[in-house]
Amino acid sequence: MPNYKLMYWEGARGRGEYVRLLLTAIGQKWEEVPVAFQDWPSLKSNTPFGQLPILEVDGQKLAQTSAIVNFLARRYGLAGENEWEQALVESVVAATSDIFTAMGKVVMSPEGQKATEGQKYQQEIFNPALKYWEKFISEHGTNGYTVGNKITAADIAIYNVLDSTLLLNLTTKDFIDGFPKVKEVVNKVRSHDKLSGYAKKH
Ligand SMILES: N[C@@H](CCC(=O)N[C@@H](CS)C(=O)NCC(=O)O)C(=O)O
Repeated sequence: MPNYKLMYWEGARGRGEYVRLLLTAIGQKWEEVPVAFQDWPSLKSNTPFGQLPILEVDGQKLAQTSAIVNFLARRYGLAGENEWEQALVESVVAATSDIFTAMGKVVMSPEGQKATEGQKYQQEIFNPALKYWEKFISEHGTNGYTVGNKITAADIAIYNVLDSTLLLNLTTKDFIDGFPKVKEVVNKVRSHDKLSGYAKKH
């Protein structure tokens, strides 16, 4: 069995949560390597690109969320059924990863600017993203999935953005009611046999 270690910020979900959700969905165990902010300066130069998350696979470090997610998805059959589906899944993973950059700006903004930054995130990034996803899912997915007719990393990626946005109080639970296709995807992830317990616990 491969040995997986996830290096990410202590107590944080964010981009690290993609990796946790995927490893949970495929039933693989992993070890958490939490990084405290104060320890980061001494660790940073020893990482591939000076950023987290990092997944250590049998002692080798892999950085960049999209690369980690796509690697695990390909390895365990969550990447799409053919080359084209694979590319579509990867496009969703990349698009959602960009959203985390925008979310990060809200989180890192000074206390006095958080509300304004939060509104900007909602209006310019998150709300438009839901419209794009709704259309994307209608075009590329069936039976409640984002791409093709079975669960892929794309479903998990969409779920992770929604979940993190909710957690930061940057949207409301019923907001996705206006996006029935997106809601179906979220329900698929929540009811997935391996993910349902995890989703409830967290
Ligand atoms: N493109 C990268 C972005 C990762 C990223 O921005 N990580 C942030 C935290 S979520 C980070 O490591 N910041 C610390 C730093 O840049 O020193 C990815 O998708 O993994």
